[in-house]
Amino acid sequence: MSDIKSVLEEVTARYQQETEFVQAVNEVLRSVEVVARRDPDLAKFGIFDRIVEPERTIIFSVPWMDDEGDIHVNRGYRVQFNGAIGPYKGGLRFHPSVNLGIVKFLGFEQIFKNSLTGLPLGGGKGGSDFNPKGKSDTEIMRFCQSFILELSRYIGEDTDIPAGDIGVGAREIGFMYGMYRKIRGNFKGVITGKGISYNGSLVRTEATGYGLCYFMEEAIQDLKRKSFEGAKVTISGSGNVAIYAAEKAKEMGATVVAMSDSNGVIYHEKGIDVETIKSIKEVERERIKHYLSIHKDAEYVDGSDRIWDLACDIALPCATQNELGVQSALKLIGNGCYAVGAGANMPCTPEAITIFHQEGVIFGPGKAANAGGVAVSGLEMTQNALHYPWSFKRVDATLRKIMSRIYKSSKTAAWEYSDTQNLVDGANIAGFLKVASAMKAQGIAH
Ligand code: NDP
Ligand code: 2IT
Repeated sequence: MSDIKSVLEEVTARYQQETEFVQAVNEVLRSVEVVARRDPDLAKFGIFDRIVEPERTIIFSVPWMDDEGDIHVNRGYRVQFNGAIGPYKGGLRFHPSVNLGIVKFLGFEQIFKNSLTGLPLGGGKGGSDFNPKGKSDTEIMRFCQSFILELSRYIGEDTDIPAGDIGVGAREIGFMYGMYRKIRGNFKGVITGKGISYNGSLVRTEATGYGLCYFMEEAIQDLKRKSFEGAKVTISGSGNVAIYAAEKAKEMGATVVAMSDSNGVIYHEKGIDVETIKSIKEVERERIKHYLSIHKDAEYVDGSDRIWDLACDIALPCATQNELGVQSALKLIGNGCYAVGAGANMPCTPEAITIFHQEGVIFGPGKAANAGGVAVSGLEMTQNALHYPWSFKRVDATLRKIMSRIYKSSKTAAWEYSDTQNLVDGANIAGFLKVASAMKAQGIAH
């Protein structure tokens, strides 16, 4: 039964190694301080103490054999963070940087993001410190099978429903789903992001990137009377989120001049050819530098953060957490950027976000702007439960409606609670209110 200040002190002291988690908790709890002042019951019911503690954390070993017959052991995680409004839902990340603090930060963000979608989805996240780069398909398959063999004990279509994230795309989901189906002996929609031939949803592949553009277009039109039409856009990353953000931005009339990967940045003044990026990243699994061998008039620079040195109207960070700091924010603003939309989870440092707000740059926070992915995952669950697939048009229209609702509820909450257009506070508050109300109604359960 503590107030926000003491919960923040406790989290900061107790989890000081988990820097990303502490950063995410700080942002959300500071935003909802105003809610706590208006409703003293929240502290009385221990909502703040309880919401920062995962309901369940599962850590397990993932042994697998490489093509040479050597054995490796990675660590697997699933954090079932908060199930007050629905079964745990969130992606799996396979990247060497994955540790408990990163999975907890992602799971914590997911609570509020999922709440914002308006769908009955609790928050969770998982992954492994496995590095998929340079591995053969058979190695990836053996790893995925070992991972899901253990995780299958803890998930289920009404319990916990994983999906993709960094390093987990269509190939990995397929391998995990196949083994899960074999273990369980039934055909349930326990993982989302499945292929269309085996009960996946149309638009799920595109959903996060498309949703990001729908959200930002509405924010830009509403707050600046501008649009993607005719805008110059830079997008960091070249994975699932970045590719489909680029595709939609282009469709909306923008020119996407730069994209990146963890090694460097490509700049193509006349506009990046998204089909080339798809083939390099989704089929060849090559580095983005390879783009130059196809488009001789493009340029390449080493260093992923160099993308923020480039002039643009709209910047969409779609790679990873804390990829955009103060220096990059200042560069962007100096070059005329007026809107930043987070396709990645927590891509901007708190200091960079403060600068955006001070300078009147529209900032769409990840838990609102990138919620399209999990929203369509929720629609995949609906279609699986109905045993009836929807058309591309229907899913896309529903996604668009959900993104619009998220924008409006974030803007309204910012206005009602802090008299500002601060979408970070707005999204945190709007997401928090539903979860807190469910926790209050359910008594001291978790
Ligand atoms: P992918 O694995 O498809 O792509 C990730 C991209 O980001 C790659 O270009 C990768 O470059 C780059 N990247 C990853 N880690 C780093 C790093 N440490 N430094 C620099 N670049 C990096 O992942 P997604 O597109 O799915 O995810 C991107 C972001 O979007 C993540 O923050 C994820 O949590 C978030 N997100 C994803 C959703 C989804 O539905 N997939 C939904 C909502 C948010 P390289 O190939 O060189 O590693
Ligand atoms: O961060 C995210 O929202 C995701 N990686 C997607 C989660 C999901 O369950 O679709």
